[in-house]
Amino acid sequence: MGNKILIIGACGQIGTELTLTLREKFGNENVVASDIREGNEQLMQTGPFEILDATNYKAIEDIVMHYEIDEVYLMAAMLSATAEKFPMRGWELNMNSLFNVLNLAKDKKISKLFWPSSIAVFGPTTPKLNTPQTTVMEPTTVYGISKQTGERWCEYYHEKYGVDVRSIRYPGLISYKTAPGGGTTDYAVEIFHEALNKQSYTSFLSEDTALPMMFMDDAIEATIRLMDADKESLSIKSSYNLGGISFTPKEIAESIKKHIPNFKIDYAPDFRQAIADSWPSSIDDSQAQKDWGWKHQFDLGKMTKAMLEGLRNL
Ligand code: AKB
Repeated sequence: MGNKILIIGACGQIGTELTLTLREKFGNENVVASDIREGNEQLMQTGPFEILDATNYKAIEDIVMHYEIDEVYLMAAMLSATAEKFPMRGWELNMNSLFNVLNLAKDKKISKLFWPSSIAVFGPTTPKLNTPQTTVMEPTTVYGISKQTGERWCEYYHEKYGVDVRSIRYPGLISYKTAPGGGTTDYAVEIFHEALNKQSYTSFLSEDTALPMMFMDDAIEATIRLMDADKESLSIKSSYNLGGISFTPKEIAESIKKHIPNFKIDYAPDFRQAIADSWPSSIDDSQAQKDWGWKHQFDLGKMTKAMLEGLRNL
C-alpha cells in the first residue's frame, strides 16, 4: 500500500500508540506525527514529526502537500472535564479542527479521514444499559455537544460531498504508555499509577458509577480495522458504537486487589460525577461487529494484568 498518513494530535493518549502502530504497519517514513507540542521520545525518534496547530487550516494543508498525505487521523481534542472549564476553547478546538480536515477531504487534498467521537454524545435521556447505535442523543457537556455536532457534519460531508470519513464513539480508554488528560474516565488510568506508587487511590467518581471502557490495544485494533474495511461494508456514516468492558470504580479496585492485596480505595466525587452520570453504563456495538467484524479482546482481568505489568516495566 502506498498510504501516506498524517496524525494530528499524535502526542496524546490515543495518538501516541496509534502512531507507533501505524509506523510498524506502513513504515516509519510513511506516518507523519504532528502535535501542538513535542511528546513521547519513541514517537519523536522513529519518524517524521511536525509542530502543528489543528485549528490552522493553512498549516495542515502545507504539511499535507509537503508529505503528499493521503489519510489523516485527527486525534486532537479537548476532553469532557477540561471543556467544562473552558467551553469556548473546547468548542473552537473540537469543531474548527474537524472542519479543517473535512474541507481538505472535500477539496480532494486527502482521500480518507479518521475522526474520533465518544460515548459523550449520549446524555441523561439516552437508554443507559446496552445503549443502541441509533437512539436519543441529548448530551449535556460541551465536549458531548461538540462530538454529536461533529458526527452530524461527518455524515453531511459524506452525503453531500462523498467524503470518506470514518469514526468510532470511543468509550473511556485505558493505557499505560501515555496518560490521558482532562477526561471523566481518567480515574481508570490514575488508579493504576497510584495503586503501584501509594497502594491507595481516592476516586473522583462514586463507587457504583459504571462506565463503558476499553484497553488501548483494543481501541487501536478497532481504529485500524475500521480504516481498513471496505467502504461498501460501512453502513454508519456518523460514528460507530464501540463496547468493550463496563465496570465501576469498586469493581476495578477489586480487580487490582487481586495483584496488590493491600490496595485501598476511597471516594470523593467531584464535578466529574455529574458528567459520568449523564453517560451510558454499557454500549451495544453489534453494528460494528456486523459491518467490520469487531470483537474486543481485553476483559477487566486481562486489562488489569496488562496495565500493572506495563507500568512496572516502563
Ligand atoms: C472523556 O472522559 O472525556 C473521554 C471520553 C469518554 O471521550 N475519555
